[in-house]
Amino acid sequence: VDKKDAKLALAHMIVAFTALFLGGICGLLQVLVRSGKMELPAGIGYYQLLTAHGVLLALILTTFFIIGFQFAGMSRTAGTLSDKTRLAGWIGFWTMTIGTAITTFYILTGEASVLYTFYAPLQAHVGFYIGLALVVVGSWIAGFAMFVHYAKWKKQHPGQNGPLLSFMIVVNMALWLIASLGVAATVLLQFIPWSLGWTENINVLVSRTLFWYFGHPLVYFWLLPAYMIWYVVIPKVIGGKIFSDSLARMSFILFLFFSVPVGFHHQLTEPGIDPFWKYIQVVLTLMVVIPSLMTAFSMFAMFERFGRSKGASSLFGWLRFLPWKDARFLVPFIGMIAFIPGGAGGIINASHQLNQVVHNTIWVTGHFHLTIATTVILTFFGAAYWLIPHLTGRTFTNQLNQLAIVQAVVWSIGMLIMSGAMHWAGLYGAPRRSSFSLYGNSSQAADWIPYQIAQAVGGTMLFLGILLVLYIVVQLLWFAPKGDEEFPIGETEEHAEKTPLFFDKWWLWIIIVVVLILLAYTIPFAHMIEQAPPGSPGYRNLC
Ligand code: HAS
Repeated sequence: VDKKDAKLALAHMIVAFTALFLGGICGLLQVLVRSGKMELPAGIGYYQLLTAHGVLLALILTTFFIIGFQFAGMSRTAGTLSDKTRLAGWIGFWTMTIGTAITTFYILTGEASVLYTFYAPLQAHVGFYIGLALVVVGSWIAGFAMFVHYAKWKKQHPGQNGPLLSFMIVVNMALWLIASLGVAATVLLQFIPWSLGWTENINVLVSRTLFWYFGHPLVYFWLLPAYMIWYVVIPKVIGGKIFSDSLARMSFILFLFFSVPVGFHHQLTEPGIDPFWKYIQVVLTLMVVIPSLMTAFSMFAMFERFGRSKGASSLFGWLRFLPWKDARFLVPFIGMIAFIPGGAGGIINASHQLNQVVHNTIWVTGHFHLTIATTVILTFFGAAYWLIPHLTGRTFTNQLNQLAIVQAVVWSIGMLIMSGAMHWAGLYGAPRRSSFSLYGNSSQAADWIPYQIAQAVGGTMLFLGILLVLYIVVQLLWFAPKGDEEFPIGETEEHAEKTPLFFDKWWLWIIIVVVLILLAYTIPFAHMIEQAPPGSPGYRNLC
């Protein structure tokens, strides 16, 4: 990666890991409070912490890491960014950073304890929403810069498929752009006027629907960069080949189709949405599982073919040949394993009847700590171990590699305890998003306490894991020995079939996405606006 592009990517990484540190401290305090063994000092509110934790980790860490990684990936596979593209990248970076600072300020001053989903009728200071809007606008600028860069490559290479990693980046940014229109609409048209007092009420159902129109594809915006690393980087790290370039592209296009029109699976218990439309979106949710199953198949195939090429003959003998001592492989691999129960939990959540059991319980928190906080984050950590030294011109030494393996083990055990306890307690009805309470000495609530203590034990281990990863990242940024670290990009099998050219038919894909979104949302959305009871508190028609 060119030095100037490296600087841009590194700036994003630094904000991402700072967010990890601050968000991690909030996470530690939260689990301790919830165990009933600690009270927060200095008038800090539980929901203030929970908001900071969710915003800094789920929104800021992820967005900055992803955009930084993607700029580096574009530069590596589609060539050095032009001065204009890089400038757009910097404008996007500063817009997002200023937005982050404003939002964080209002959370820390206690004026925005509305959690990362900021559901109405919870209301924050207008600065919270403006800051978030700036983060979204900054990410759009970055996205457009990436589109322009890819289009330029295509122009210079007529009749060729865009490089796989760059293609995947374009899909992810297209997904993000389409999805974030929903959150931009609710923030600009509903929350900002309402928090400024320009409008008296807010249509809660519309705001939640626009949020989840964004909120579910958001999780795939997090997941797809992890899949980029699995599909493109891991084959090179283990010394194998990409199983199928076409399959990888196809799975990304399927994510583009199916990740947006599924937001109702977060609203299955909400009144005001006809069950028929919930049913349609549950079906579409099960469709979005397919590209993940394709990815699982592809990963198994890649690992097995590699092992067999080294001489493995028994059913699982190929496992022996994987580079278990290389953190660049092992850390994301643990992420893959976590996605087996994590994905199964997602399918449970999406099943309408089972959702009635788990919705708003701490099971859901367990689910997303397995998916985003293990599968995705461990893959990002594994990538940071080669990406940061590649960008800084340093090396990922043996010692750091060993520490990274210890980090992943600490993380896995901590998460197994914390997320396991969350899943279990959720099945006993323990609510999510609540501080410690004896609920008037209810015997059911008493049963949750041991699980809450287990969560505190697991959460403390996770905080230790954060300190370890931060130590490694600081070393890689400023102190590790100078050298050349590879940015690994896999190649396809020698005799692989040529990837068809139609994958770059972007207009067709966008039309299909728009049709699916209109199909899933138009009628129920029109109902929400029509049927909102105008006189009732908290409700107001949009128009
Ligand atoms: Fe989810 C709630 C459904 C995936 C994140 N999810 C959440 C929330 C978050 C989140 C943050 O339908 C909470 C939001 C909030 O605050 O309210 N989720 C799904 C479904 C999937 C899914 C169907 N979620 C994710 C991913 C996330 C994420 C990914 C983050 C990155 N989720 C839901 C639903 C809710 C929900 C409901 C709402 C619940 C409620 O009531 O509030 C699917 O995409 C999952 C498909 C995945 C698979 C797994 C494939 C396995 C692979 C690994 C292969 C392993 C290998 C290694 C190759 C089917 C790819 C093995 C090697 C060996 C040798 C063994």
